[in-house]
Amino acid sequence: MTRVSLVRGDITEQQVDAVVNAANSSLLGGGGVDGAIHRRGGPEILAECRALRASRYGKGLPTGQAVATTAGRLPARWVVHTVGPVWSREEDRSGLLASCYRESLRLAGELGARTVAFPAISTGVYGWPMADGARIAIETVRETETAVEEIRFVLFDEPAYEAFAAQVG
Ligand code: AR6
Repeated sequence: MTRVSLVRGDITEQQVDAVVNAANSSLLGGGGVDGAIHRRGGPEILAECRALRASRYGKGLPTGQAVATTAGRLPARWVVHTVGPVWSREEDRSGLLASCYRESLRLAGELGARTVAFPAISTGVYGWPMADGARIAIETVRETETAVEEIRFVLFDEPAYEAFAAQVG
C-alpha cells in the first residue's frame, strides 16, 4: 500500500530516498525548488546534469519526462529532475503535468526508492493554478501503480498545503 502524505516545508530538508526537482529543460538550474536543490545539494548535482546534457539529453530534457542524478549533500539518495509545463490559458497541458508525476514515480520506483518527496510542480514560476495543480498531482499518483511506499508532497506555504489537503480529503 502506498501512503500519500502532506507536509508544509522545504523540500531540500526532507529525509527521503528521492527528491523530485521542478526543473527546466536545460537541467542547468534556475529559481524556486530547482535553485534551492542545487544550492543545498552542492555542485555534484550540476556536474551530473551537465553530463546528461553532453550525452542522452543534448537538446535538454523534454517536458513531462524525468531523469535521476545523485542528491549530492541533500539528505536523500537521488534527485529526480522533471520538467513541468508552463501554464497556458489557450492550451490544455494537464497531460504533461500528469506525466511529470507518473514518470518521476516510475523512475523512483525503478531506482528502488521507498520514499519520494514531490513539490507542487509547475505552480511557481510556471504559473499553474494551485488548486488544479494539486488535483492533477493527487489524482495521478493515486492512479499510478508503484512499489514506492510513501509519496510525500512538500508544500511551501499554507495555501499550497490547503489546496493539497482539499484533494486528499
Ligand atoms: N521546497 C518546497 N517547495 C518549494 C520550494 C522549496 N524549497 N521553493 C519553492 N517551492 P517552482 P515551477 C514551491 O517555481 O513552477 C525554476 O526556475 C513554490 O512555491 O520551483 O515548476 C526552474 O528552473 C511552488 O508552489 O517550479 C524552472 O525554470 C512550487 O514549489 C521553473 O522554475 C513550484 O515552484 C519551474 O517552475
